[in-house]
Amino acid sequence: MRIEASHISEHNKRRLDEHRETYGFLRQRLSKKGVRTEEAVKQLAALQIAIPSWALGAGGTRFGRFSIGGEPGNLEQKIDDIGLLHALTRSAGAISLHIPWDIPKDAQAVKERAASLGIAFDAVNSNTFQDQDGQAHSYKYGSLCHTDKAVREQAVRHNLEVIETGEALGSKSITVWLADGASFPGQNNLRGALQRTMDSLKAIYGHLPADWKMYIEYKPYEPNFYSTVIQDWGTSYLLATECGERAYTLVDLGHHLPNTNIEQIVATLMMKGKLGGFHFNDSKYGDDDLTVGSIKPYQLFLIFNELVYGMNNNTANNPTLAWMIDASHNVKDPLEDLIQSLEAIRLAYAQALLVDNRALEEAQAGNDTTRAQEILQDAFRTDVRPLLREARLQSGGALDPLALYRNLGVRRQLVRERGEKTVATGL
Ligand SMILES: [Mn+2]
Repeated sequence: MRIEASHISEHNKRRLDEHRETYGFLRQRLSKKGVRTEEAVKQLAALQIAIPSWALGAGGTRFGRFSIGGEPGNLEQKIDDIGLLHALTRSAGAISLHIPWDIPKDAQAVKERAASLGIAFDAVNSNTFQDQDGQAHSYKYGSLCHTDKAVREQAVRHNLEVIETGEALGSKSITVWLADGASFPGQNNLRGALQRTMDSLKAIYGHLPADWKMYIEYKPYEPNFYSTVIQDWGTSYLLATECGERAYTLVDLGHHLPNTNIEQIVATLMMKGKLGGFHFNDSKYGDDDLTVGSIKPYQLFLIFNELVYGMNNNTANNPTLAWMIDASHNVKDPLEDLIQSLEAIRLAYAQALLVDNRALEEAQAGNDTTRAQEILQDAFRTDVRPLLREARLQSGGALDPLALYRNLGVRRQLVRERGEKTVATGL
């Protein structure tokens, strides 16, 4: 199924008067505050978020998996689904592939299919947290950190193959996330495991094409529960620094212990020019992989506030960040969930763009804490949805993507085309 331009224009026509009214009112209010609304709309329209190839089906839990129906059964259908998201929202213009779940049989054909839908290939993700059929060595006790050199070499080789696949598609970065760690004290020599991981990462980095970046993701626990080799941003930063200037830390919002100040991590990494990418999701307790902005929208805003500040004060040459939604869908239709997540990310970005930084700096310099809080919350409490709608309108998307998705009966159509009991590859 494809969404035609006529679907979008008919939908927008019906909502245009109401949009013009709310957008006009907000623009007027913002201009009194000195905000350049048109500029903000342009920035919003430019923010493109990669969709990972594993986020288009039902993810399942440790206890069960419930099919949603019409899930994509191969890479081509996953690209088509992202095409639907992008047509509706104009903010999902990239796909992030997981290897070996999504090895393209014909890279050129896959590339052309994606291009026809306006989708580029973002970071490729390696997988050494599962054993694959026919694999010589098991990752049960780790991959890049393994005590056996043969296992480490196999894991390094896999990462190089992932880079090769990415090159054929036009990707420019690889994300490494490791499940390596220990579930019991004494299981690993902690220092030895870190040293071996560092050596393995350096081996991968040594083969990185000149125009590529490597992102190193961290996570404090799960699937191992006593220690994770790359447990936090500091460890990731250390490894990235040791590897070289094209290695960066990647922050996944769900990969922190409860109440960690993630915005401060963003500020620190951007100060050093070492923040490479971002995985968006939301959580109540751990790595819950819930819809972005569904639990802690204020935290998301505060994080974006630091990102915007970092991009506007980019003294350490932080690269353009790679943005991706990294969530799992067990209750809602994955495409509806992703539309909500895309909206939440742009909302937080829009709110952050409204922060009066000059006034905030004055308040901070004068230690006026009350005023500083008021300035942040004034931006957070502004209903910026008309700005998002305007950004979509200008770039050919739908004023209300979720409503159009439902009105067109997209999921019903996908179930008709693909069947009720489909399972997305890799899930
Ligand atoms: Mn992640």
